Amino acid sequence: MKLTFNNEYPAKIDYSEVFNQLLDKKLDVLLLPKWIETAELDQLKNEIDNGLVNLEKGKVIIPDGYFYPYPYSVVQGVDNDAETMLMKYFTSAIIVNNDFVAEGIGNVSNWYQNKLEKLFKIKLINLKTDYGLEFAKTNLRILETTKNGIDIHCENAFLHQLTPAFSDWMKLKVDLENALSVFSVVQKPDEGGELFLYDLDWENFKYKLNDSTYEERHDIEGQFFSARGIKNPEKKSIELDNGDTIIFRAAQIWHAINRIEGAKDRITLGCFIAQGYDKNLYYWS
Ligand SMILES: O=C(O)CCC(=O)C(=O)O
Repeated sequence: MKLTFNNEYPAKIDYSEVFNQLLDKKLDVLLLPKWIETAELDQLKNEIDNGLVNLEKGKVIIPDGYFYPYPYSVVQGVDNDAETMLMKYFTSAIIVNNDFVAEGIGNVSNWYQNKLEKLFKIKLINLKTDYGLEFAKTNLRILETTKNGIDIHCENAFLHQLTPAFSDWMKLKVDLENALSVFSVVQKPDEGGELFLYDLDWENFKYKLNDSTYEERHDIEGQFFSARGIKNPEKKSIELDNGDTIIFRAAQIWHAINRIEGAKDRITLGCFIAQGYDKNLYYWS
């Protein structure tokens, strides 16, 4: 495959068309430089610098940083583990959905949703279970400096690890295997933290993540791929600045976040979007 990009923003084009191209798999990546304005970034940063104390119970620590709230990728396990993870996920989702509020912005998830809706002229619906439990709307991801970023993955490569009751329900509701990821850079690190997009998609390389080692998945050069018969897939490094936003076909395209160096952690805010089988557009994190 050859990745297709649109990086014309801000252009006098109909972004609802561009959004449809992403959904129709005619476009892989849309870049929106400086889509978050400086004043908005400052408001978000102030809130983060104040320690996000209200969100403490919605925080999850991962080996290379921490997230608010639990991302859907960690709803794993069977039997009792599954119940615990489901409870943790939905409890932390409620906390962050309701209490992530920044002065000047208001509710951060709602603000982000509104911005996306306005740009793409779409209506986004927060996923809710049949019992009315809200999925996390957005996720704040803090990747710590001197750590390894995010391992090589595409979202489809971890679906098999999810608790079946959770992933089966999602698969019936939305086109999960073609979900888009959107994220915005709130704080760019001094060095590293680039997004690497590999010229390889899930359809052509269906490899489950838990059949590999942490080291393989964190080798940006791609020993994860070469050990499995794909010699050096081409990759594109995307360096995103403060306020830059990207939306891409993350469920399908293999990608990773490079190791981070320097004084600053890397902070992003994002969510996933997929087409529902009822024709609505749903978002979650
Ligand atoms: O940098 C981020 O916030 C997330 C990148 C990523 O792995 C994804 O969007 O799936």
